[in-house]
Amino acid sequence: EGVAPQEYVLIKMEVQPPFTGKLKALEGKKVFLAAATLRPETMYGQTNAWVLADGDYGAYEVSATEVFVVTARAALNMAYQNLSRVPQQPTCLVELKGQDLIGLAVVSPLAKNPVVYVLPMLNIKTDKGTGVVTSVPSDSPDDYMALSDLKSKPALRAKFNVQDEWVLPFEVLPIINVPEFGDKSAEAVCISMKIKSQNNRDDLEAAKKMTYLKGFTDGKMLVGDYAGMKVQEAKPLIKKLLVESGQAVIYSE
Ligand code: A2H
Repeated sequence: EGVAPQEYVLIKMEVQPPFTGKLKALEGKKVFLAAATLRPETMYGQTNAWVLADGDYGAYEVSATEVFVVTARAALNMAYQNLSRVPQQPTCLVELKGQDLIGLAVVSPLAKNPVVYVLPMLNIKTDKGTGVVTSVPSDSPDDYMALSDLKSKPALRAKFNVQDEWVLPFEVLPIINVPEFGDKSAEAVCISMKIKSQNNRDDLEAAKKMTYLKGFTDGKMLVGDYAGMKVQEAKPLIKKLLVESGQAVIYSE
């Protein structure tokens, strides 16, 4: 971790009832996967959520009615940021593995897709953010490659018990135009760099730097309330809208 704190927006992806299996214990609560993002303006293009299949997660009480699914590490940080029912002390209602979350249907703020599914990504770090990531394959090379891998490899889907209908219907959505890369910049960069899979870490780092910088400096919103606006200007407005409407919270570490 760096010296300066990193501020994330936690996107509240609401798990849809009925709750089954280990989640049955949470019946009657509002349960959210809390996805840490630096790009709240991309939420229109969400196609799924990512977790680490063998990662350790828990369902933590944020208030009397709301529960966030995050790592224990994130829950402890949250408890010192007014994001815990009991101040400075996380309350875990159920311990979960990432695999328990795979296949859950979630409803996510601003997403064009009315429902998206929780899927496995191999490169999720459990020592960063919440261990939950929202997937925007149009603008994140990591998300694009991980979704492409699941779409093109039936054996990978089988390994994690991923059903075809959680993956195959979800298309990359154009949400931001970057003059140099077009309307789906992460897809364009991954294709032009001939990146083969999510395991191609060095190329993905390079692709990420390129799309992240250009998306911020030259990007223009194509959809939503701020369509036509520069990403730089829309980003704080969309962040404010999400937080003030209770669909997201600010979290630092
Ligand atoms: B970003 P930084 Cl569209 N493991 O959100 C792996 N990746 C994680 C993570 C974890 N535990 N927690 C957060 N992230 C991802 C959107 C996005 C993101 C777009 C484009 C670029 C991008 C949709 N996914 O990040 O290391 C999250 O993905 C490029 C840096 O703290 C989060 O923002 O700087 C970003 O990495 C945080 O990365």
